[in-house]
Amino acid sequence: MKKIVILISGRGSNMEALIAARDAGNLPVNLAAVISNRPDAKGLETAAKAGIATHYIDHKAFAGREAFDAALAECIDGFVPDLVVLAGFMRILSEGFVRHYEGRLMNIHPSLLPSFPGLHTHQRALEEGVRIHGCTVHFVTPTLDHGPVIIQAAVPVLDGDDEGALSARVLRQEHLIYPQAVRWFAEGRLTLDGARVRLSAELDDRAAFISPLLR
Ligand code: NHR
Ligand code: GAR
Repeated sequence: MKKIVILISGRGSNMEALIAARDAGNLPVNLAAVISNRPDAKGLETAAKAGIATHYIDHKAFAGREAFDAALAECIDGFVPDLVVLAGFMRILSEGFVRHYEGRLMNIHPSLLPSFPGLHTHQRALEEGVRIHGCTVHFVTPTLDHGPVIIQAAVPVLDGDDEGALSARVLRQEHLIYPQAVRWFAEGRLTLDGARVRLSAELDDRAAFISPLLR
């Protein structure tokens, strides 16, 4: 089974969706650890109650981003993960860190990228007057919120929406698409093809063709 380390900064509801999918038998992965940059992140308690190893690396204790990133990478690499999942992780990561995890670092971002990279996405969507908003799971590259897209979900922006109503509508979709994306990775179905992520749909057929008797 693929080993996964989850990075959080706060509430951790996306992390909870991954735990719930695993518990329901829909996500055959080893959730090895949850690491937060904030010692008081609510999600750390949730993860500990679920029996998952937890750590925090307080970014405020480091002189700069590079030093924080080095300590974070050392903690992560202690678990030898196949995949690192950013789930509401709120620190921009340096180029060296991202390169070290190339192709095995995923993020969920609360907008339909390439619209609204960065912070305060729901407020900005409301200000721009867009009628469709949503969320994106992507592989992380050094350029913030610009990595290859794995899956997206769209929601309508309704008259009378405020930031709370819109973010809640998007969050429901986040909790559906993140377990799906991680499952595809765990099944070995995702491949990078330049800026594009290819999803293999043929694995079962190929297995059937190669060795029907061994299935
Ligand atoms: N790092 C790289 N190199 N590339 C990406 O695509 C990244 C990343 C780090 C985090 C998540 C991202 C999001 O989905 C993410 C993607 C934090 C900020 C930010 O400005 C922006 C985008 C994201 C995460 N953080 C402030 C900072 O100075 C701190 C804000 C805070 O602590 O509240 O790092 O939106
Ligand atoms: C989620 O909406 C996630 O997409 C977003 O923060 C929320 C975290 O919620 N991520 C970012 O904005 C990254 N900068 P959660 O902690 O309950 O998963």
